[in-house]
Amino acid sequence: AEIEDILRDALRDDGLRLLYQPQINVNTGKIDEFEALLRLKNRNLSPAKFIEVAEMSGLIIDIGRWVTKEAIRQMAEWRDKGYPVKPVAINFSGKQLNDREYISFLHDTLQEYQIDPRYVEIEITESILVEETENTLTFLNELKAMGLRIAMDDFGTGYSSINYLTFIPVNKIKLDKSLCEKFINLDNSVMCSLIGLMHSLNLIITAEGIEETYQYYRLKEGGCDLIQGYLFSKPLASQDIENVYNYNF
Ligand code: G
Ligand code: G
Ligand code: MN
Ligand code: NA
Repeated sequence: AEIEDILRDALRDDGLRLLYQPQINVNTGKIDEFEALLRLKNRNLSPAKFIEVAEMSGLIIDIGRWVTKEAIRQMAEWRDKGYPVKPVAINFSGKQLNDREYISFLHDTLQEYQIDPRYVEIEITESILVEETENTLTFLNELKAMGLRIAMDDFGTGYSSINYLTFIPVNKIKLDKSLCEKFINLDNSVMCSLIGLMHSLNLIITAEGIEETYQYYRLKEGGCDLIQGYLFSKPLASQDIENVYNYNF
């Protein structure tokens, strides 16, 4: 079937699910937060591919709302089972910036599950943030005013200027895998300087796609705050997260 039909069916028939990938605090070895990653339940379709189709077909609006609600519902489930609440990051597509009712939907969902907005983080790619329009800034400022956190995803894959970091309301930068690999092979003063600059703008730094122990040590020396990657954990089903929730890596 066409991917668009598969997605439409999945939305209707409970065919979507979220995996969660831990972000480990380099100083404590504990999980500080999670990133939610969308999957189709019964199919092995690449998320990058079906997200693209979702964006082109407009289905991303309903899918984005499903992701938001499911992540918040899961946070409440973990809390009700006695796990301490930890932030969950949700990936947000540029198209969703046109969902005028999203903010009120989010507000109602947080109310329904009694989750504090500061535990929800919205990840938006560097390239979308940099195409910043009046609309984008208004949307982000509304999220910020509600108390949500905002992360700039895939940093280092586009053309971001440090300038943007001074006025786009972001709390966190996610260094893309490719940028981390480049920096790890340079003199560590480069990474220390970049991260130092970001820290002076009050940004938290997550390094993504970390698979090797030596990369972890280099990033720790460079002042990075959080590490996300297969070295610690692949994206896991919610039941498997319960086995590592309070783990010390
Ligand atoms: O899970 P994986 O790393 O394969 O994801 C591939 C791409 O799909 C990444 O760019 C990721 O940000 C994106 N992605 C995963 N889940 C979601 C989601 O719920 N919404 C959006 N918009 N993108 C997602
Ligand atoms: O674009 P975004 O950063 O949201 O996408 C994250 C993607 O990276 C997810 O699809 C996730 O499955 C993938 N990922 C997470 N950790 C690793 C890793 O250590 N190595 C690789 N190759 N991919 C990873
Ligand atoms: Mn992401
Ligand atoms: Na990324």
